[in-house]
Amino acid sequence: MSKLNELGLKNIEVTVKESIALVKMNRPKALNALNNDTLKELVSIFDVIKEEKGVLGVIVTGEGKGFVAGADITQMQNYKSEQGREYAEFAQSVFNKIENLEKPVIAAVNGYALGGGSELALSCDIRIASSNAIFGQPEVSLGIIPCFGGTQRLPRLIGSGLAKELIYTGRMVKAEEALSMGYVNKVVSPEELIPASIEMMKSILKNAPMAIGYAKVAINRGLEMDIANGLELEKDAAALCFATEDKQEGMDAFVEKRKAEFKNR
Ligand code: DAK
Repeated sequence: MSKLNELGLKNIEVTVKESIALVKMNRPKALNALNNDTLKELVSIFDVIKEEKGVLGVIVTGEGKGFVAGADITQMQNYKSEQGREYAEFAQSVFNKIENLEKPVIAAVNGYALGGGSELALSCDIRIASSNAIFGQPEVSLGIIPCFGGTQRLPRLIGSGLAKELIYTGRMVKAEEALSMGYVNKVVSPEELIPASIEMMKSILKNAPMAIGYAKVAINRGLEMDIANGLELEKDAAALCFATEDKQEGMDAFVEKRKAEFKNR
């Protein structure tokens, strides 16, 4: 926890409990819109979490009535093409870092998840929405397109037809509709959002952490490949699992009819 405490965060709050880091976007006066400083804070946080042995899973949420209401429009109002490209490149690298973290990440979406906010949720492994969450990619209404990964991750998640509908119209969808599209895994009441996210994370973390990490790599990278190469990757990842102490512990515990005690080794 110490390194996370040393980051001097202003727009995001991080607390760690029982190996779960709760990353709370905390600029509620702007509905947690992503400005440059906030994106830089996300980089620092996820760099530390990657190395931090005391953190096995991450939950990302927002303070107030927004999860994240998108990129900070005021900051980008006067950007021209070159700055726009650089900014998109930076933001994409931030969300790639979240997607590539070899630990499970749940987005606990508490309110508006628009534009970059939806894309932040899309870079997480699993999305749990509060019943008052609202999703959307309204970029075309601003004369741009989703460029923090939205044109790529949304169609991969919900299919190109629905993604095109949402991206072309900019229409906002409530949690229940998002659930029906497969945009989110589950909808719960606002009070249940964090407890339900923690409960799901705990049900993940009772398993071998390295196996979860390898499964994440196999799924994420496999989605970019044809099935034959994906199966090769799966084989390699499985072989790496067989080299871990936790594989031995998991199988020994099963045979000995006891609960496995995984050590993340
Ligand atoms: N940026 C900056 N401030 C924002 C904001 C945003 N995205 N969203 C909300 N705020 C601010 C509001 O301006 C307001 O500030 P004050 O007026 O109080 O100072 C405060 O948050 C509260 O918002 P509202 O008063 O508007 O609250 P409401 O409940 O009435 O409405 C809303 C909530 C979420 C429907 C509304 O705030 C809204 O429509 N917000 C904008 C949603 C949006 O369009 N987000 C951006 C999506 S596009 C790039 C350039 C841009 C992008 C990407 C790349 N490059 C340069 C490469 C854009 C990406 C996006 O995310």
